[in-house]
Amino acid sequence: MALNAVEILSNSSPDYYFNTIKLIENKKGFSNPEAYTITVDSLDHSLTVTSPSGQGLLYGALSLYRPGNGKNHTDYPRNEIRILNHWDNLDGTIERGYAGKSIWNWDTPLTEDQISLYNKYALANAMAGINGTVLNNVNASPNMLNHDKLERVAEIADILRPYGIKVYLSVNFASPSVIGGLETADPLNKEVAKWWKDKAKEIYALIPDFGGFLVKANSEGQPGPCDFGRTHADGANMLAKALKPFGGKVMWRAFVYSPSDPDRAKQAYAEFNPLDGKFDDNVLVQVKNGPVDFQPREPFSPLFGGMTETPLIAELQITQEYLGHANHLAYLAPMWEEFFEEAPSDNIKGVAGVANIGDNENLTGHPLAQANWYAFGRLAWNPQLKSEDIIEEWAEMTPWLNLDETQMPEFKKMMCESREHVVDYMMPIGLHHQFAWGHHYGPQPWCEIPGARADWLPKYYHKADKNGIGFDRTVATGSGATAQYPESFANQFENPKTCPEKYLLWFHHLDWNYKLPSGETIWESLNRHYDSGVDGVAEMRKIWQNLEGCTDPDIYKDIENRLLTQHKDAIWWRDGCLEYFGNISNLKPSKLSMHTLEDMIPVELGIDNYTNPSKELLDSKR
Ligand code: GCW
Repeated sequence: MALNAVEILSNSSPDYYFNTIKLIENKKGFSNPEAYTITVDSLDHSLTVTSPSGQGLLYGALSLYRPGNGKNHTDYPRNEIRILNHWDNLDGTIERGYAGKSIWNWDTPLTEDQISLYNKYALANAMAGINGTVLNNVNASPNMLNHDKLERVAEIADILRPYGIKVYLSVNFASPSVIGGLETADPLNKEVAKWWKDKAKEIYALIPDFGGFLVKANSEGQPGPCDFGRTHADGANMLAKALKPFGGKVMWRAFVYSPSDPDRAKQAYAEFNPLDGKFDDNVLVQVKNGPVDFQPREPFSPLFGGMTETPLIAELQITQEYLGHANHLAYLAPMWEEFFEEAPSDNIKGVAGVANIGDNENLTGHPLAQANWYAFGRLAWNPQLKSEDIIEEWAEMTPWLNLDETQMPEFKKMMCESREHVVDYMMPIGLHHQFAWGHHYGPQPWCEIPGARADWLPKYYHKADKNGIGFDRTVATGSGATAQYPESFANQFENPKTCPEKYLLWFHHLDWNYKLPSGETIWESLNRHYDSGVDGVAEMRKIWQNLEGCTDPDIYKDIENRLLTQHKDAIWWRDGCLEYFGNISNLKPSKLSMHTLEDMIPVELGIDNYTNPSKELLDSKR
């Protein structure tokens, strides 16, 4: 691999004072191909990075940008695959993208600006330890595999390669019939298998180190092997055989929820657990962190611990589909840290993150959402890192932030508490999926769409009535989802007395006046959390005011405005949920609401799934 760490380093040198920095490739003593060791000779101010590979040398060299790393140490990635998933479409839109249009140009010759942007993108990824990227949406256009598009993929791969980043593509399972002219896409059909083999050959002729395919099959209307009476394993293995001769991998998503069980949270496990051990060795099953869908808080998916014979990729969402899009400040590392702490991880071999990157000047919409991109990479590299350390690293390395010693703790506090505030003002104590239809911005616990799938509607999840609230997933009286977990977790989740409070209404339907160990009732606890979420955002605004001067005035103002929108949204969330649930239960919110249900219910933002609602739009609606 043509890595050039020296060149990258010499473009902008780290702060450390070293007369010489040596990079030595040496396989001896290393078992992980991407590991590196740094040794410092303090007498002559020289530093040596040693690694078995160019890739490791690059990581070692780039690690010098992180504060305090210019000392003797060794590091290595705990996961082999650390990959971004772009949900970018060929027409430039990004599904759940809130930072503008796609950075990938599929149609016209690449401009100098685009090439320079792709280089910066690659360097930012390498600095975070990311080593792969899936360029297109999992809702994949079959046209992605047309030759002209593959030539562009090859150009992009050439730019990313020096930074140690492999490209992968999402593929549409019906491609052989849609663009290949075959009558079927049945994975057991010989011509179909041959079509994929030929396609793989064509791809590898252009991109010798192509990473492989990511597949969303038989999910949300996407085609897949089940259309032909075959299993997910049949589909994945057929593709795996096409890629195998070239060293490619198949990342097969487990985000499926065909209504085979009345509880959506059980469906992926029900479909995939019986297939454990049936996949070829170059297949990884990619599982979202939670059993439903990237909610601000979910217990881990039972497929972690439930697929012991299959290598898994944990899929996280960096883009904030369910956490206020690019308007809300939500530093996501604490959420991912929680996942890595709780989920059985023996079979996790990779971590994927749905990218929050678009062509906005700052690439992520909310300037501080850059930290989520970085934190994703760092946790994929080492899931045991602490979110508060990662944010400090990021802040110290970020050229547009200048925090002095007194400001840093305040900044860290604001960032590290931000996600919990979002959980509090959106869906505390295990409530989930109370989002507005389609775009998922703002609350809609009242939502009704004639003819819609029940499990796309908030009422299916909150199940509130005059007596109580929550989804009963116990074996004793509910859907039995708790039984999908390893025994120790199953027992803990099954009993409302031992179930962690943060997951209470995820697993239990409880009376409004059910008493928590604190002595509070469910209703009181909900009120306290919603209020605390709103207060938390007010506090973040205050902290940000105190930090004025730590960044350029335009960026400061931009963040200040977004925090103001977040504050208004948090109030909207609290009022929407408490007024609605209060109306059902005949209980009064503890604080006076600023909005009435009559005001809130008719509001339609009128946005699609590709845009961040502007402050002006939101202000005009409330
Ligand atoms: O989170 C949901 C989103 C869809 C997405 C799907 C998935 C790409 O609402 O927009 O589709 O998950 O993960 O496949």
